[in-house]
Amino acid sequence: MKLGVMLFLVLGTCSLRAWCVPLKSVYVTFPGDLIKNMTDTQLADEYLKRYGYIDVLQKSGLQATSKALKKLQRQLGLEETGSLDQPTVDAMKQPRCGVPDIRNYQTFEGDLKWDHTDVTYRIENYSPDMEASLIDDTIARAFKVWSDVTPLTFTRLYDGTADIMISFGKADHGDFYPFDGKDGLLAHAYPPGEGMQGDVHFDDDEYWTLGSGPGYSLFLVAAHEFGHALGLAHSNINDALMYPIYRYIEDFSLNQDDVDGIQYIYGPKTGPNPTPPKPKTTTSSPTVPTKPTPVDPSLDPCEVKDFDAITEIQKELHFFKDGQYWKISSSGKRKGPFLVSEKWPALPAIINSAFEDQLTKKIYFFADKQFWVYTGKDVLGPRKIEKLGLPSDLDRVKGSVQRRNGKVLLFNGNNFWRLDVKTQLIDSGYPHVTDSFFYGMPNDAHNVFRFKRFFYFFRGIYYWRMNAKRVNDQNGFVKDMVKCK
Ligand code: NFH
Ligand code: CA
Ligand code: CA
Ligand code: ZN
Ligand code: ZN
Repeated sequence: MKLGVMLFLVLGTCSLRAWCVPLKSVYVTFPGDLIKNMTDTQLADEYLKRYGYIDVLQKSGLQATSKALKKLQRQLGLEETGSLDQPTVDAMKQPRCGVPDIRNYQTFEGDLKWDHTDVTYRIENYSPDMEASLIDDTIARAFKVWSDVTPLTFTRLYDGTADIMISFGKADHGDFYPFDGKDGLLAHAYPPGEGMQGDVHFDDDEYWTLGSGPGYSLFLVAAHEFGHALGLAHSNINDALMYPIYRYIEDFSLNQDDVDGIQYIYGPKTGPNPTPPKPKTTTSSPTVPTKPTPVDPSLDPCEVKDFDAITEIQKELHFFKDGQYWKISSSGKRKGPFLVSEKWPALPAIINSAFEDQLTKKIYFFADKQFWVYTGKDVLGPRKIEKLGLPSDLDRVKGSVQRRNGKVLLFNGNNFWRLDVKTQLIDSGYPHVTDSFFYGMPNDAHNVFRFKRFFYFFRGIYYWRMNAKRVNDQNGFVKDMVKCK
């Protein structure tokens, strides 16, 4: 039977069905010195088999090899000569990962998938590189990547055995696939099934982080591994999450190929409201204070005397006023107005301040004595700003400026506080007096934000700009920032 043969093949090429582990680790360790001991022909043969270009069960004659080589060359974007030329040999010596390129999710259909949609996971230990709560959050976000496009749900267990057991380990870490120290292999995952199947291991000789580097993004690697743990193989599409080589992407979203793959296995998101998923309000607040304001195209941003809030979100400067907002793209084009209620339905029409946390990409909004935290379409809030450790008589947060290391400065008039985004608490020793630190800046700014390494203080129709050395290097009109020539 077809399925039986395929299963045999899978087992044959990947004993224990682990992903991304050398097929025959005795012969080849990628990237490794052992490669140097092989002849190019040996290497080619091994490589073609290993990455699925040659069926290992068949006797691969010369013709088959040539055909396979052409396939590989096309895959790698090389000239399709069908012979083992130097560029091909060089390409094969590049570090790669153990899951075949050509075989894709369809190969494992009906076999390696979870037979229930309520998949559980458990985080068994933590890496010292990131705070535990940040790791929890990152893992949850990486699962959300997949639950957003499938009927799957992911529930965290705190003890016992979960479907997907997640752990960090170095070198020999309890399976037959030791990690290789810093760099090289970053993590591996077993496809769905009993016991060790479905489990995900991260190499803790890597430096785990969320930014662009140094280190590797735990979010991106986890999302990739979870793809395997759900039954997806590698994709040969460069921009796909399931591409076998790590690449840092700033604004991540699934490639259509990833979506096609996972939906081939589990189908699309179901329920009364398929896509986009409904925003969840995760606190007990009974009211969502949204007055749907119709977009008033006659509202000219160039005439606005005082914006409610100004902040950078996904590299675009956003100007908020009365339930609407405009965006200035990096090329300097103005777009809008858009409705706040459409993009962030939980928010009131008038907000006082907002910032995007650079690490988690969560967006914090402040309005009067409350705040909301958006992660994509999910919202947490409203919560009282008091909960952050701000004084209970503080009427609002007028400005917010992201600093490094997960710290954010929150402004109100002559005072500012430093918020630790990870602990969600104000650091001790605050408030400080604004112009003692931001010398020469207005003390009663209505908007304070950071954009392209500069601090901006807005008051009325003017702005003050301060550079990274805290020198006031430019002043101007707000309308220039809104691109009103
Ligand atoms: C990986 N994998 O470690 C890499 N690739 O890019 N190092 C893969 C994970 C990335 C697990 O499921 C392993 O597929 C390595 C090598 C894509 C998140 C290409 C060197 C093997 C920086
Ligand atoms: Ca398991
Ligand atoms: Ca490694
Ligand atoms: Zn392992
Ligand atoms: Zn992989």
